[in-house]
Amino acid sequence: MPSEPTRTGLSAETLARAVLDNLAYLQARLPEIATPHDWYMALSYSVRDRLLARWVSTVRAYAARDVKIACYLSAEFLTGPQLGNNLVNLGIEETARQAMRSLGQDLDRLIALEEEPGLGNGGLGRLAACYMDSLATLQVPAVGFGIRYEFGIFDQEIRDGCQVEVTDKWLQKGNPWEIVPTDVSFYVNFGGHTEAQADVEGRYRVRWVPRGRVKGVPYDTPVLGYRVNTCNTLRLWKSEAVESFDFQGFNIGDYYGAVEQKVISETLSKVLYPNDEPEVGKRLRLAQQYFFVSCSLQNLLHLLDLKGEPLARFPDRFAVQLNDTHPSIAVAELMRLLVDERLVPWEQAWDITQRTLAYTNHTLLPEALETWGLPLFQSLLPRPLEIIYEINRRFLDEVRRRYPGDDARVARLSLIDEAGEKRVRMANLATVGSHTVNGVAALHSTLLKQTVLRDFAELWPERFQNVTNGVTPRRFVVLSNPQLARLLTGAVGEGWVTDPSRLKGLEERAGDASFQEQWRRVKWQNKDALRARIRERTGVVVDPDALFDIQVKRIHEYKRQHLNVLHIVTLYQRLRQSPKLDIVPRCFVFGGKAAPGYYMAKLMIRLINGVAEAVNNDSAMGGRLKVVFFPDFNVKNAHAIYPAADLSEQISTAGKEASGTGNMKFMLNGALTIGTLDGANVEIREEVGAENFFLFGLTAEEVDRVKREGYRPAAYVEANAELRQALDLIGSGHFSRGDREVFRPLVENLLHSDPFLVLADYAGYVACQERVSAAWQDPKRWTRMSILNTARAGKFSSDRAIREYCEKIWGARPVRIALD
Ligand code: F58
Repeated sequence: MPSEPTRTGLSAETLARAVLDNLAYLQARLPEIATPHDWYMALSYSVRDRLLARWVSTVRAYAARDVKIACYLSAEFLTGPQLGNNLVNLGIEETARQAMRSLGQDLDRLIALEEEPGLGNGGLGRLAACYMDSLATLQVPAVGFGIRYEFGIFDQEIRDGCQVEVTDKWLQKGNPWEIVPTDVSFYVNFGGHTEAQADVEGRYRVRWVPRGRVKGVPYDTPVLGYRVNTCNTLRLWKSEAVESFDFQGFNIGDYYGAVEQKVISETLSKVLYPNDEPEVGKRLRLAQQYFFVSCSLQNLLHLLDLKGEPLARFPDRFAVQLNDTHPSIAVAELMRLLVDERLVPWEQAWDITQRTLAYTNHTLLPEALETWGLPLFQSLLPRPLEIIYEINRRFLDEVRRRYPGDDARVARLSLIDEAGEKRVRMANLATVGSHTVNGVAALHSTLLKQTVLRDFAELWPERFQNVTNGVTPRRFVVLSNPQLARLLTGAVGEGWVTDPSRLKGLEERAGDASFQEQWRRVKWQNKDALRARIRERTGVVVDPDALFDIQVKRIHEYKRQHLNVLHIVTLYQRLRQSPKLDIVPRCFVFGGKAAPGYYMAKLMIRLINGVAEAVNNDSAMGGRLKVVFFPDFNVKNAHAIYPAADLSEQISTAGKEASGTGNMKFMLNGALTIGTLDGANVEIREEVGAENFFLFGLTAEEVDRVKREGYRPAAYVEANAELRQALDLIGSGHFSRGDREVFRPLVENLLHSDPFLVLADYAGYVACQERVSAAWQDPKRWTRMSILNTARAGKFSSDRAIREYCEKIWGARPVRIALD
């Protein structure tokens, strides 16, 4: 029998041969002296070879004329480790395990070595990665465009209970997944001034004379779909200095000036901003946004040229989705490229732009809406700013025609905020330049139309849509919870991986004693595995028989980790007062990073750790309460956490969490949710049934009303002795080794301001937790609810979300890829 080709064959023997080949010829190592990292690299290159075979066929198919490509523009892609996921999608996990075993290597150990690309802050970046997986799995032609940050989100360490940020060095040991096409690069202007003139035909033309130019070089990562040949591209731009500029400087003797220019250019893609709210006035951040947007749009125009199609076809070939406002400068940049560089008349360019772009909003928090001061904008992007003025002039003319005399409305809709220091409003720019605007959960989309984009919704109601977020069941079940995956496949067949509505088939087994037993065993083993990691990472010993009550997400006041803490302190107090009290043993796990400059969030981390120290070491607890802060919550750690959860904490102030996606990952893995009517929680509850969801708290409307009527947090303390005692205990220094000052700002903030209504929701939350405990005490009931959660999680697959984007927004269709 002729042997399989070494680079593409899928048998264990061939894969082992490929690994040895790559070990020798890419790592230059003999097996006897190869380190685990060498083996990881050799295996990854072998897997990449198998992706590339599919990638080449995919790229070729997309070059055909009539294909429409979905382009996801995002400043963040939080992909997580690649090796395991690629093995799952190729369908060769077991083969690879066998191949590596034959070489004396343990696959799981190699997978664990991979440094994840932390090129995102949280939900928004992770959503982009889930969508890339679904696009490929659904065989939709797609490309993701972003930035190849040299340093991603910082690694979090905990020292003396405090967060310490450590530089992320994901590229240090090389990245076997990326490919650099050396024949493609684009140039991006910055600074300088513009010159208007008439061209030979008397047309008004503007020339941008920049102060500097930066070169954008693409780094491509293949994104393979699940068990299909479609292999899409994640194209991340790295900035480089423009060589000719250096030489120019050198020639006129300004050597240091030239070097400085080089340093500035290369700084652009250096580091991801680690904030989960935009930081005001960061010039480099605006430069990053413009840089990757300009490179990406130039790239698309170039592709259109290669297809030999006219510019008018641009919207038929590309649907460009703006992931929040970070890429919204695309509105001005596409206009600039068309009008200035391709000489397209303004009206036609505007038509192309609007028909191409669509905008997803991810937040209602007014402080999180991006704006840029005019002086900064003007000095960095003089020509795009002129274009924004022109867009605004034409737009406001239209508004004035529609609403004569309504100056207040004109001021609210304007792309420029003129109150105080003048600023460009990026959400307004994105909305005006897009054919569709969507929110990320039903409630959020409704509130979006009533609040931040209200005037736009009145103007163009047809432009507004909802697409509820989703998460990929490949990474978040098949890869990270293989035992559950096996149980699900045994029960409903393997079709659930791409059609999770099949999980409904579990419903009939939800009460079945033997199925329940298997279900509990899987959960217990996942909890035991997390127990081991917790011990290794924190030294805390927890009991897998306890209720694992987990809150993992960015640390933020609106997400209310401190409400969770108040409940823990309440239980702690009760046990200290009555050590014999019969309570459900719980293990509380927290994880998440705080923005480095967000004082209150960092204090919340300290509080969690302070409470953990006191509770875990108090013999009166008898091990019944354990509190863990799991350091460095990232995609890799998430793989071990979601599968081990019994209870998912989704307790944001109603109206503040746009959607949440962690809530969906927990649900898929059989956790029950305790939550407010916020974001996608509303839909999770609808799907699973109110009787299988622990609901508490004020609604978004009630939150609004309480605030309007004058919220007085102290009133809630006066009315609730346990709440008062909990706050007193925190203030007394009990959780800060006697230091009464440490948590004072946090307690004072709750007592006197409490912008996120923690105290107003406290009593309801504690009462709801009692209902949780009661349910836990009946294992049959709990297990049934757990099974039903997984069974009814199908809606929250990112495949469903991507189908909706394709139908409602992009008009993109699957293209089947045959292997060449
Ligand atoms: C998140 N936003 C939302 N922003 O908070 C969450 O409700 C939603 O599920 C998720 O998007 C996906 O739609 C979010 O993660 C960021 O991290 C930005 C990073 C850059 C600065 C501004 C915030």
